[in-house]
Amino acid sequence: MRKKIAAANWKMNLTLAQGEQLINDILQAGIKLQEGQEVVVATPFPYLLKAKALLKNYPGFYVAAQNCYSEKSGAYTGEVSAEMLQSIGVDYVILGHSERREYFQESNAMLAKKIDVALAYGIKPIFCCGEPLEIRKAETQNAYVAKQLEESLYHLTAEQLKQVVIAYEPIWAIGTGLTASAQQAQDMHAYIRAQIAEKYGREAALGLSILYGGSAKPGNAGELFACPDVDGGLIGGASLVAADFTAIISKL
Ligand code: 3PY
Repeated sequence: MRKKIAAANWKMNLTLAQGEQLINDILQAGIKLQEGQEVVVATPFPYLLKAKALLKNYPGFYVAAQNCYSEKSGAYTGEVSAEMLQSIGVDYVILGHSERREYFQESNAMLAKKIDVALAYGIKPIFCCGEPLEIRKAETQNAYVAKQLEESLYHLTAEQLKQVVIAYEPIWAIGTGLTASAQQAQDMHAYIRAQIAEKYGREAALGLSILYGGSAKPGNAGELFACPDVDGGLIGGASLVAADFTAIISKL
């Protein structure tokens, strides 16, 4: 059975005190995760240690960084390495979010290196893929996403792929209030799974968790998560409100 995951992507929001309050509010909601369900909280770097400490006694709750650098260590002022994340107990790292691709010019090739370095230090990548609006309008989204998978993931062994989670995030649905319909999400998730099956075999594809991201909220999470190939969500704005995020978790 593959994991069902609700992952909060806080992006560059909240102070430490606000973040701490948010985590405490989520924990106080008393969510009972079922077997195979996980909650992941991707905080800004300075809050990771605190988040880890707050979530320590809650099975099924994990922390994620929102990025790491592609080199192991060295003279890269301002960057954070996978080894540093490992040293503070970080479980996951979001890689290739469309905001990183757009504002920080992260290419598929650079993301392949980031995935390698994360895996080398035992941190599970949440690899984001997804197409911009013009590609969706041209109906070439499948080829676009296939290229992202091929150039960033297909050098991995089947064993390494088991550590990876994919998040499909159509760029036109990020921060725009637009959401892919459940059918659009299902179609792409099924396509991604079929691509992985072709490359790595059916068993690997069936074991891979594929999350949907892009303006997911309590009102649409149920319908999205009910799709057979949607294994949870990577949640932006709605993850900053405890009541919304806990409602989304309850839809897993
Ligand atoms: C969104 O929901 O807008 C996201 O970008 C999640 O990563």
